[in-house]
Amino acid sequence: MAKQTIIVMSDSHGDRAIVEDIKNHYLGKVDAIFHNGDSELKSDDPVWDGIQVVGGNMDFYGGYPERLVTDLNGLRVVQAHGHLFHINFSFQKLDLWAQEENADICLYGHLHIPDAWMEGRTLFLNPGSISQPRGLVTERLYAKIEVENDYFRVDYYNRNHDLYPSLSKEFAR
Ligand SMILES: [Mn+2]
Repeated sequence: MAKQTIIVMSDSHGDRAIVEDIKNHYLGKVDAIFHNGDSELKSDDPVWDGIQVVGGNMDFYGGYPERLVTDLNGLRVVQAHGHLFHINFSFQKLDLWAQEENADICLYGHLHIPDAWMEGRTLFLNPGSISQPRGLVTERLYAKIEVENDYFRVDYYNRNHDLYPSLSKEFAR
């Protein structure tokens, strides 16, 4: 399989302009763009054309799927905001779902904290919040994943599309 690149953002909380900016920056240049919920935008907003998006606990407009499975030429990407899997308590339920779906990548949000790790054969990734970061990393971030046959490379970027280098990681697969 040729190298694939995906962009992941989450928890924009009403900030439509940054969703549109990230989309315009990458659409047509990457294999897929994901938003992991809590956009607080309407589900029929045209900004979603070209973005795979799920609903979060603050998406009161409704109309979003709770979870999505996207197949990118055999790369299986599963995606959920995370609140319905109770990730504040444990990742056990989200991990079980990712296993059931035979996921290569599991994307989530909700915690507003950037994180990436391997569990079994699956890369789990939270892009952090592009608008309201929590925790030790105070930069507003999104993530890029480059997928090769034998590794995942994860990089985080700020709202100016500048690399946030201390969070870059590679994982063997
Ligand atoms: Mn949120």
